[in-house]
Amino acid sequence: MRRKNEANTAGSVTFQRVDGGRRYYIKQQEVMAKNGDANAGQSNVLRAGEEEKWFESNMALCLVFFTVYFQKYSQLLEEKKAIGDLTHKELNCTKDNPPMDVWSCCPKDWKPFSSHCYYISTDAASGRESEEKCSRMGAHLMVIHSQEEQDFITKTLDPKAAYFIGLSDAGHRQWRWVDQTPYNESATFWHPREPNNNDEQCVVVSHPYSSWGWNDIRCSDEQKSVCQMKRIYL
Ligand SMILES: [Ca+2]
Repeated sequence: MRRKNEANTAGSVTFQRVDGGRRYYIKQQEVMAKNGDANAGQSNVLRAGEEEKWFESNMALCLVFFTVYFQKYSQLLEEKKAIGDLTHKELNCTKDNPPMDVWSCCPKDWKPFSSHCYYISTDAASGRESEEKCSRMGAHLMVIHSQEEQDFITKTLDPKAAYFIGLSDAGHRQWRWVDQTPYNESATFWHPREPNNNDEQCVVVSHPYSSWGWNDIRCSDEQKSVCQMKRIYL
């Protein structure tokens, strides 16, 4: 039977039922139907409870869905950013070991040497900004552990300029490489009488005399820089 906006009173609770019983405002089990229709009243109570449970379970499902969706979306954004860092550049690849079906790549405009790629930044910036620029490209300022590494890169640099490298003073002349590799005193290439100033906590490679070497300078000085990243293997 279709009953529209019929108000019933049972005990102290008034409820309303709307056409086909789709709208219920009943929450108390003790509510009874009018005119001896006890089962109808109980039925409405149960259906109201069921709707409430249905609503709660669906809300829980929605919450789980949106939580999972948000996590996946965040993960996708991270992956897209990581891939974007690579795919926004053209890669130059070689097969170093033909039996191994692996391509060894460096981004376009980066120079390959050993297991790394190097990028010469000709824009002058402070030491911190230079490191941040490298970091945005998935790299860090150049780390030099051998004469071969230094010779490889310096032969392409402008001898009239200076270039930040990834060496800095953490305080009290404690030199640290940006990639956390150990600072080996026996593999350093300081110019004569350098490092010479406790206030100079960043390092450039420069060619003021007859050869390339390192000089500590103030980190706020603006110089060119060299970035380094590991080769990409595909
Ligand atoms: Ca100096």
